[in-house]
Amino acid sequence: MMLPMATLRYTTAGESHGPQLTTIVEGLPAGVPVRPEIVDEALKRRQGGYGRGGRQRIETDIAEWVGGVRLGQTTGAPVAIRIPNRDSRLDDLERTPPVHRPRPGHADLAGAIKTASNDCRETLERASARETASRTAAGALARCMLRELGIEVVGFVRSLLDVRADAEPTAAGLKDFVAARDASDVACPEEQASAEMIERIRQAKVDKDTVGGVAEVHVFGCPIGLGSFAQWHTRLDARLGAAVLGIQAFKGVEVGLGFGVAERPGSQVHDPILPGEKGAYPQRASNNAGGIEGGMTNGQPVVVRGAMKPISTLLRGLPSVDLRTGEALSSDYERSDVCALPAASVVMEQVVAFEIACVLREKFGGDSLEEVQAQLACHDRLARQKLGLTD
Ligand code: EPS
Repeated sequence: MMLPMATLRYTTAGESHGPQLTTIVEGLPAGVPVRPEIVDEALKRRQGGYGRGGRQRIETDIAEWVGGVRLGQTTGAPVAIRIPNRDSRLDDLERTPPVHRPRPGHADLAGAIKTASNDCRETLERASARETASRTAAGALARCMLRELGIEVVGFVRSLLDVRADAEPTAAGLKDFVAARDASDVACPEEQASAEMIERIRQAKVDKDTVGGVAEVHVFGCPIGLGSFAQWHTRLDARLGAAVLGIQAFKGVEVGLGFGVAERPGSQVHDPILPGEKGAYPQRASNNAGGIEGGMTNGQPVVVRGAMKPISTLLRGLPSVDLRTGEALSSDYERSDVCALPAASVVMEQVVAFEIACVLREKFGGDSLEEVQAQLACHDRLARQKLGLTD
């Protein structure tokens, strides 16, 4: 997908079992407090969750800041982050051997043929979800800026197989919601649903199988008008869709009511516009739009859901072939997770935060955080004036 000249972007490098993951974030203004506790907490949450495999006992992901930060603040230069891999063994052919029996559902087969090889190793090393540690760091850094502007982003597990949590985060109750989520081994804010999800994962492990599910992210405090209706690729929902589907193993994405809009008439889909309190913008009676209309934020919480497929590395294997001989054999087994949905909900929280930070940079520009804050306030004043909301 072609994106507009982003004012904020990031790139990552590194293999699952290479020496380190590298992340470069370009376009943050100067003066953003870099809070290692926010970034390292996200990295830690991403490593957790019931259903993870042995790798997470080896790694302890901590961001090392190696560019663009001075005295705890961004300088306006590209920010470089390094996350070392403890389980580094890419060039050790005994411990990291070639993979000839591709796993259905993984990048293995398409990647091997794409690169005209019968060894899936190079493809799977980069396709691995280990790379999401990099994206978590980039998104958590973006959250450091968002927080200074009163924007909070929260991700959690909504459902796993047939088990669904009904809890809804609210701006006022966010602290309690986050505490409930963090008390759960599956990043689900409901105790009963958490226990049932854990049971489903446990059973999958017994069955040598894997499970996915649905993660959900809410963004509170976005100013109205982030994103744009002007081109398809400037629409915030299009960009969130790309960011979420860009997470390894995600196969579906919804905004607000999502696919539910197809099942209702317009009178039950569109969120009524009501007069605001004195001096406030018009209010909305519901949030089926998930906070986005015409590709722009509308002042309601942004609500995005993503469906993660079950991990494609099954202990019991799946039908495959040996790429050297064409012989029908079971797929190769690599040490893996039974369920990485709780971790994926953390990744989704960060990639959504990053897209929100991008559209915010595009709307308000500025070379320092103070300038961004001033622009934001200036726009709000102007819009209120035009709507006759000022005294
Ligand atoms: C992954 C397989 C496992 C996961 C890995 C993603 O790695 P390994 O084969 O080294 O045990 O643990 O995820 C991470 C390392 C991580 O940090 O998230 C895969 O096949 O995608």
